[in-house]
Amino acid sequence: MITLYGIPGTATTAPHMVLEEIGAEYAFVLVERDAHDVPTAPPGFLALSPFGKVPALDDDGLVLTEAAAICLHLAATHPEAGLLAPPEDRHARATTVRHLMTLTNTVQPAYLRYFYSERYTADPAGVDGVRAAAVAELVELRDHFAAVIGDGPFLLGERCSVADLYLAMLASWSSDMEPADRWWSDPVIARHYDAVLARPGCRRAVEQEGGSLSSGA
Ligand SMILES: N[C@@H](CCC(=O)N[C@@H](CS)C(=O)NCC(=O)O)C(=O)O
Repeated sequence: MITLYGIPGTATTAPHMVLEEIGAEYAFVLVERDAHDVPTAPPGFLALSPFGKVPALDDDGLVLTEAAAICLHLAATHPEAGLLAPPEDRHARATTVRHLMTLTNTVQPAYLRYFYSERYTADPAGVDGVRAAAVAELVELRDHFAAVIGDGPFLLGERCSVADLYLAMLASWSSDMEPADRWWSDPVIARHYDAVLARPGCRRAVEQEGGSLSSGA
């Protein structure tokens, strides 16, 4: 039995897309939090996710946090879904992992500085500066990923991988930034999102979360 604990529109979305793509039977348990972001439900959630972050996965007693780790675990244990190339396809597999790592350890932290700017400075007057620097970094990273995709439509060309699902999730997080800073303002990234959302499993997951089904491009 697989259970995904999460909150729609957060780092939960990529694992949710992977679960739908691999055709797993799973339960989605909504995590509730108070005004200070402390989880209040389900009971015992902090035992699964010690820092109280979403998502968390329970795969038959194997408990995982970290959205990218959950995505890799699900993709690796369901090779038939084709979201992670087999080990013998060294280039595709290693490049998928490389992009996924950049997304989770460089792009995602920049988003955290954007969304939670006040956590990154002890000086209340510095909050706007933290946010502005995060946006500048996110724009550079958007340009990097647009260059990697090129004609695409995916990071590895014709082949869609778990890193594409992760990229689509992160691209959707910029929708309340200034129009020129949004990831979908780049036509390559917009086309990439629409290509990911054209996959029925990804679409179902985003639909269930009430997210955007199209970049609007
Ligand atoms: N590195 C973690 C980050 C998870 C994370 O920061 N999740 C956010 C939602 S996107 C969260 O739970 N935030 C609540 C908080 O930081 O208080 C992952 O990728 O799973």
